[in-house]
Amino acid sequence: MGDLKVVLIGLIVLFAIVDDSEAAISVKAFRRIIGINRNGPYLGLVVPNSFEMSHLLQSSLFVEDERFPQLDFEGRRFRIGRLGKEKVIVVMTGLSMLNAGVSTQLLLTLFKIKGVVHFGIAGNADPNLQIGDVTIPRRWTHTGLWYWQRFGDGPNDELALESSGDYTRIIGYLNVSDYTTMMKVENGVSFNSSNYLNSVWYQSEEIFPVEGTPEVRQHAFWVPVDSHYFALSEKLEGMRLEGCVNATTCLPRRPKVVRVGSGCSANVFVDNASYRQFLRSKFGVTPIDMETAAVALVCRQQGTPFIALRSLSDLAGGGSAQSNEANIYAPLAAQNAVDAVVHFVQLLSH
Ligand SMILES: *[C@@H]1O[C@H](CO)[C@@H](O)[C@H](O)[C@H]1NC(C)=O
Ligand SMILES: *[C@@H]1O[C@H](CO)[C@@H](O)[C@H](O)[C@H]1NC(C)=O
Ligand SMILES: *[C@@H]1O[C@H](CO)[C@@H](O)[C@H](O)[C@H]1NC(C)=O
Ligand SMILES: CC(=O)N[C@H]1CO[C@H](CO)[C@@H](O)[C@@H]1O
Repeated sequence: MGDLKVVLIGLIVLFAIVDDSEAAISVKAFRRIIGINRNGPYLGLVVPNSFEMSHLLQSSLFVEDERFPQLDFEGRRFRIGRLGKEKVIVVMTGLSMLNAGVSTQLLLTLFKIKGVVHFGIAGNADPNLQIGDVTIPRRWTHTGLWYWQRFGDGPNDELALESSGDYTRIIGYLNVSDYTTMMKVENGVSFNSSNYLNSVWYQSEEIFPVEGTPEVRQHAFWVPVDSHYFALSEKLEGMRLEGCVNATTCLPRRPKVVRVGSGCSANVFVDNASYRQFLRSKFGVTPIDMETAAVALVCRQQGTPFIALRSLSDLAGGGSAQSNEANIYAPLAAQNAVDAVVHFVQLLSH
């Protein structure tokens, strides 16, 4: 697999030399990639935003590579270096599933990567946990691939294209009418009025794993993290995390690292108690974010070990505060995620 990649890159370089002006990837970039890969394999560190990444880059344990500190490629910056003893490549994805998927795929296509650690902040759907806690779910799902059912149809009506395996009623649905607050009163009897939005049915992703046949789809709803990484992450439970934003603003208790069942992602910033409760009761999720499932799905298809650490920055609409808590606690949560990641990478290299 690795050898094949080297041969392929060699071939592409050859073609690129023939006509650099037409090549999608410049000779210069490929030379650097080959140079970088010679020192691999690396652990890929994938992070959504710069304020989450900056805490990592500022860590005293992060040292950038002297020869190839970074490679800018198709709008992404890949930062090469070491985190303690571990050789790492750090990439910032930008917000959302598309950016996370594209960046992770580029990382795995261009570089020799032995595993991916994803980290950042998240909304929290578990009332027993607190802002600042770092969660490590056993599995992830994308809860943003929907079949929006037509008005008038119910749970017993087949979805269009269901019989050909495109869509399914196995996973479940959210009926928007269940959340109607306006009551209808007819003949003195009040009842909840329906609305035209009917139901959205949750769907699995179509995936095309490298070990499969191209164009022959498989389906994935839950994507488990790497079992070795998950077992190792147990050692993070009990590590000391920061509990104060400054001298006067502290969390009610010191935050902790916890391994949990599930997390979910979609192109939706959840700041709404009703939807948060639905995601919790239907799918049992703790962190709710906008990228992890995309990273997980790419790693699943590439056969690359993967784990995600997400610190809780807000209650996804479940708090009593007037505004979303992320405004105050996001920096603290971001620092806690990085502290846990640094600790995890040290465990990996032992
Ligand atoms: C959703 O609620 C409407 C009533 O508002 C009902 O007619 C429909 O059958 C429900 N759909 C499902 C999938 O439960
Ligand atoms: C209307 O829906 C709400 C929320 O689901 C429920 O608590 C309430 O009992 C319902 N009322 C009627 C009259 O069906
Ligand atoms: C600490 O942070 C809080 C929340 O951001 C802020 O309201 C407060 O003024 C800060 N206190 C100090 C001493 O900086
Ligand atoms: C922004 C928004 O629509 N928020 C709603 C989320 O859900 C709660 C009830 O659970 C409503 O009170 C909010 O208005």
